[in-house]
Amino acid sequence: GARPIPGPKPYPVIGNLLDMPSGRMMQRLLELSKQYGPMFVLHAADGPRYIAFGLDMIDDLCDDTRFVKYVGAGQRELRKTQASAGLFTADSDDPLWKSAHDILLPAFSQRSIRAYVPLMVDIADQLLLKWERLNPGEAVDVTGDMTRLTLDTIALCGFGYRFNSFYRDTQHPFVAAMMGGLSESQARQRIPPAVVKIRRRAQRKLEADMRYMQDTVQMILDERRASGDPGEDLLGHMLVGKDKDGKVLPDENIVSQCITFLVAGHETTSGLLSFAISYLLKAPEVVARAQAEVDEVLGTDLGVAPTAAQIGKPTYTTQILEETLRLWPTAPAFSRQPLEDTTVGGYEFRAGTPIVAASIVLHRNTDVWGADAWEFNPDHFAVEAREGRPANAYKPFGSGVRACIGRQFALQEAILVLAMVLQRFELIDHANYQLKIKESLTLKPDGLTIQVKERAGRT
Ligand code: MNH
Repeated sequence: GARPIPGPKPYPVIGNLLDMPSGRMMQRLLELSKQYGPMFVLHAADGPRYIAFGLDMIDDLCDDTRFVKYVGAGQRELRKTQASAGLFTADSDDPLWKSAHDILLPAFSQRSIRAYVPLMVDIADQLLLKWERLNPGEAVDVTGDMTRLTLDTIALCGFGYRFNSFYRDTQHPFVAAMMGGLSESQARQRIPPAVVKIRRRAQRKLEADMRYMQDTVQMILDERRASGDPGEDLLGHMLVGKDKDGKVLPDENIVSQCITFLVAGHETTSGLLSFAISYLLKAPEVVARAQAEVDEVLGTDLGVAPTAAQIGKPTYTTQILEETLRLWPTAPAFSRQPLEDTTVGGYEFRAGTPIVAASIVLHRNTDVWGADAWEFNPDHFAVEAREGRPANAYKPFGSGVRACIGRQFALQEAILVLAMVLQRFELIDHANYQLKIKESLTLKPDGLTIQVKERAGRT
């Protein structure tokens, strides 16, 4: 039947434009979800946007036999900057997506990424050293430092390159080029195509930034090949890996994948760590419990680097991060499209219609998480609490074959860093931080600064 999908009343000409504020879209969806649900529609200039978050709707959208990823507008802009589509921006029927996925899946397995623990510790140590050397009263720009950390970590584990972000005042030229490219391709979503065409200088800069990144990674690839040792990092896996037909990836696709790891992995993980710290500032009992656990697992001797086995252990620390991604999934939604005409939660949709799975709203369902669904409580992820929870109630890493390939990598890194920070420092809420969200491609806390004090009794 043609049951109408609810939603705020559209105005003539502008439709629901006022309900799509750039830089506040996800927060607006959270507000609207209190009034409309479990699916609503917003009317944009280019057509309707369907936003779904009811459990049965997400069940439908995550059914890989009927739905595939829809590459959204932001991802399409990114793809235009790539010589060859990386995993994140490729269409599901792109044969290179399948090849790259098959080659990279083992490289991102729990077993493979354990080899990165020493590299992750190397970068984490740089962050800790910087924080240890601050004078009393000096503040830490949490999101800034976490972004330095995640970028340096992926570049090192991905292709053996050091940005050395903790040793410079200004961004490494590669990082500057990437940030420039990202912000231009973001901006273009809000500019009419005719205007994009006449912005010649922006176009030239975008091309130069992209060329610089591609040339740099290609140079690293060439050096690696010439050295005769492919190496154990993600680049090494791609240099030797063969797909199901025995074919290797073309160089230009390998280069795109390396850049994709940086783009897809740095903001999401740094946002996660930053949000986690913002919550810990307001939850001393959570900190106490996490520190007791960290002291037990890692000990109090700071001279001994954490091992992969130890990182696999802290469970309460992991719960803190899972809970953080529940409330503020740093990639707050993903898009799906039906392969054929079908229904979602009883509503009918034509093949190819994009539908947004709003994980950020899904994750606050009081039927699943209880009356305190909108509050931070790591016990939401206690072993007992997990039992019987619906399979699709928690989707911070997307779904199915197009889910995040870097999930274990990100969690291992975040657990390691949070544990090492808690092992060493008390976190001081010197400015009485009030959570404010910065929305771009991902979410992060805005203006979060802290002070740190070394804990007593550590050697
Ligand atoms: Mn990640 C896809 C969230 C860390 C590399 N990632 C996705 C998707 C979500 C996501 C959601 C699905 C997007 C979509 O359906 O359109 N990713 C995260 C979060 C973190 C994260 C919340 C950290 C926290 N991601 C990482 C890291 C890497 C990475 C780290 C790389 C080292 N992610 C990817 C890639 C894809 C992806 C590559 C695309 C996978 C595919 O489509 O085959």
